[in-house]
Amino acid sequence: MKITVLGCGALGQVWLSALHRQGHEVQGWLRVPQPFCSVNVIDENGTAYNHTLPTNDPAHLAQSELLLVTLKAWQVSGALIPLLPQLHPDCTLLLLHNGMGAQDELPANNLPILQGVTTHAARRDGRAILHVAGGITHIGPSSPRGREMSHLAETLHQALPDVAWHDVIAAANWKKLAVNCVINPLTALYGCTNGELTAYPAQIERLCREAAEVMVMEGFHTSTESLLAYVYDVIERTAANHSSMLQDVRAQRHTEIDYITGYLLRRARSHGVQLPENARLFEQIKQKENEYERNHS
Ligand code: KPL
Repeated sequence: MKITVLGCGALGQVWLSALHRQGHEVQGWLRVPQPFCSVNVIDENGTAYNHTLPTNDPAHLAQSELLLVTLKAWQVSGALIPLLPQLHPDCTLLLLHNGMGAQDELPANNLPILQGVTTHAARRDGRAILHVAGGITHIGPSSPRGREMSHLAETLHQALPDVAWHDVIAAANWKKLAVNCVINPLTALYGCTNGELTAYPAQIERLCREAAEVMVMEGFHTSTESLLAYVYDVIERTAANHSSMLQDVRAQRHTEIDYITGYLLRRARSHGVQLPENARLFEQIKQKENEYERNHS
């Protein structure tokens, strides 16, 4: 299959490497074009894979059957909108990012679009990408033509297992959103690992209660208790992790808060509901972000 991967960060490189090893014709797409990208991934068993892959070839993009987008949520529309006119009308978009709402920023189109959430964990270590934990990538349709693309789950599963197809992906997206609304801003605020969040049970309970309230209004079957159990399960499984938001704040990068807690607050507002605990946390992260962004400008 001809594939372009937009966003060659840690997760993008894990996918590029896995798809290339599976025999797919892959290229990376970089914001600052370079003639090639060097992909250096070390898997969970310590095996290193080095490939030099082509990048930013417009002909390859125009023939791609799949455009896998592994950018941060806030980068998606800015990077994707200029590429849309260059895509084949049947090219499937697969959006893999934390948070929700990036797709709403795209112009109306008739492309097959899939959304996904993943529990794979990868991070940069010098010039290498460490694929620190395998996981499951849940994908499903997010546009009418996306429903016809369930066969892609098998193709992707062959390259980087596990991949699970969901006819309704929104439920998985919302569960992941709730996890990110708790773990990401709290770890960024307290400067701690995911595991150290067990020191804040009352705040976690209030955040889950508010998220559950909105999810029920959005039509999902959930409860504070089931969200809490899921959040604590992720905290335990990723105890040693530094969340992506903590890493962004430490590196003084723009965070995904607008697409995580910000999205939850927007949905709550549309139902006429206030979420004081999430709103406070949102403001605290925005304040941190504004401070360093102001200093940079
Ligand atoms: O998705 C994550 C992130 O860091 O962005 C979690 C699940 C919280 C793992 O660290």
